[in-house]
Amino acid sequence: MTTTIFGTLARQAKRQAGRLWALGLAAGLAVTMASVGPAAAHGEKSQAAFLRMRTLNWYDLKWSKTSVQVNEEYEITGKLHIMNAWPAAVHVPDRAFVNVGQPGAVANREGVWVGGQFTPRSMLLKVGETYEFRILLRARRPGHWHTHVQLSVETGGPIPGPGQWVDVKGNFNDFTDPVKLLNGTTVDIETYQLGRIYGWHLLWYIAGAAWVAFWFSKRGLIGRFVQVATGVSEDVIITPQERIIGAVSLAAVLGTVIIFYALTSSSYPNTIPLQAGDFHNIQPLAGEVDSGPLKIKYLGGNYKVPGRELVANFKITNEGKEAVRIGEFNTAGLRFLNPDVYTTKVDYPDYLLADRGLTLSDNSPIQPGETKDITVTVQDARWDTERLSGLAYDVDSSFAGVLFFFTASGTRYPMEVGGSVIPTFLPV
Ligand SMILES: [Cu+2]
Repeated sequence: MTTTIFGTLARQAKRQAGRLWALGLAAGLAVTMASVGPAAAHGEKSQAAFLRMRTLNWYDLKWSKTSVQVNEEYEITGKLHIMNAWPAAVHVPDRAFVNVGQPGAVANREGVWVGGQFTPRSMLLKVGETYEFRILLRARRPGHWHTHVQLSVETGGPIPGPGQWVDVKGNFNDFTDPVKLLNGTTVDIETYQLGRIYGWHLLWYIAGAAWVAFWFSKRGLIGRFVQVATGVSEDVIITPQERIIGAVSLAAVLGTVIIFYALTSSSYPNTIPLQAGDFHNIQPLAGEVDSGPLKIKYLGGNYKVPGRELVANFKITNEGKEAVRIGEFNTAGLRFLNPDVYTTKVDYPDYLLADRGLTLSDNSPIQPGETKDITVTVQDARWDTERLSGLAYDVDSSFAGVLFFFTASGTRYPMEVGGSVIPTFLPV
């Protein structure tokens, strides 16, 4: 039975039907792939709501410019709080790096500083701490680009933060990327030795294509497979002449690599390897999240799915010397403001700013020494457009975020809050 099937297959292969079929499949795949357009969104909304709320809290974000010329530098600065509520589903960021999330290489990342330290590599960030960061970019490709801050966490992947639209104007061909080398010369790494790179790639493409073409012309892969399966003698499958061609090819490839490697390293004797290793000494900010003179107890809450509304009850004690008011709730990059506290317009990406999204059961300030029960209501359509309403369907129905308290003199106390919420599905 088996022999009959393989016998038939062998005859098919002989008639080159298999080869034609494989060629057709490859051509079909290539055509399908060519018609796939570029993705417009960055997919941050597809990440689970609890994950976006409970991993990172970005605040005081500032994009220095939203319209730049090719080669112009701009920067993103802000603070990054690693949430105490970090979920068990994601590995803690003991190896992470701060990055930008953009549609391709539309800007050059000139440098990243975290805690005032230049951090071109991965670093250890501690849960519960807040870090100051600065990302310096140089505009590269003209267009209208959504530019996100992002933290890439080992095993967890990239966790994008808020994004801002940045317009890059000018001519792509004018882009340069000058880098000063240790020997004092400056090279433009956008074009540096590009001819050589193309040349080497071309050489190996030709060698690879010739290798594949040679073996395909000799009965092809399926034909050989069938010969092996039906037990044809090895000498027939690979002839002595083919063995010689294989050996010569191997020697030619190895010889080319060895000779040109030796030539290159003798013409550039002073090189340093690519730098690796992690930073473990990043300084967190003092006096940021959770350093305020406040005691906050979460008393439970619920999430109304039809109303896109989060209701959280807190018992808050003011242990400070000044009266405080709740001015903002920040979670997953969204800012819900109390319009009684934020009376002037806030500069922040509109799709993430609910400037009237926060209401309190009692809007009067909490006096020094006073303990108050306050119900915080966070309600805005952005809950839904940013898909935080998925909270109701998460395996761990817990919210988290940072509440910002303000004193009359302008002092700000960011405090992390969070806990489980009970979803309400009916319009009540
Ligand atoms: Cu985006």
